[in-house]
Amino acid sequence: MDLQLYWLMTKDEFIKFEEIALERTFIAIKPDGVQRGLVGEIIQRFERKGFTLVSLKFMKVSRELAEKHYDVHRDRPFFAGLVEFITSAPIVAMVWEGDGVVAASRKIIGATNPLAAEPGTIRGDFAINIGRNLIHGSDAIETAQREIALWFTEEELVSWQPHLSPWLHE
Ligand code: DAT
Ligand code: MG
Repeated sequence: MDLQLYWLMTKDEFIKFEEIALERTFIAIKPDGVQRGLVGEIIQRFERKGFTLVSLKFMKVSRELAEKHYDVHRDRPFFAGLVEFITSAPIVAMVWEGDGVVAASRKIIGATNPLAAEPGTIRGDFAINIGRNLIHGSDAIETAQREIALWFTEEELVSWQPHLSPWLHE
């Protein structure tokens, strides 16, 4: 958190801020999401839920970054195609913050295979193919920490306190 904000907060506010700002996740809108004009729709779902945007960038992904990001899938038959796809056109990389944001984001996103994803989820509403499933979300807190560090520098992560907080938390 930046120093200016720190000094402006009362002790109780700071404790509350720390309590609710613990968890972060890495979300990426893949090339298909960008090409299909779904950037606004997807971001809106995280905003409306009540999560806090911590960072966002629009970028072409290098092969090196794509391979590091999907390193756990290196030996899977779809790895080459996945890296090819993710590097083929721009993506939107984001960090979102909030209580339980990692698991909740996976629910907002839906199952990996869009045909199995529930209606109401992003993949359930907008996709039909596993190789064009629109969006990535970290699958666990440790994964999120690794992915955030891979995609963003410390300076790019913006700590701030939304004025909405008291209306979202008891
Ligand atoms: P998720 O993106 O839901 O975390 P994952 O980590 O298992 O899913 O796989 C990463 C991505 O790889 C996934 O979003 C789409 C692609 N993928 C996974 N399984 C696949 C398969 N059987 N065929 C083609 N692409 C696949
Ligand atoms: Mg995954």
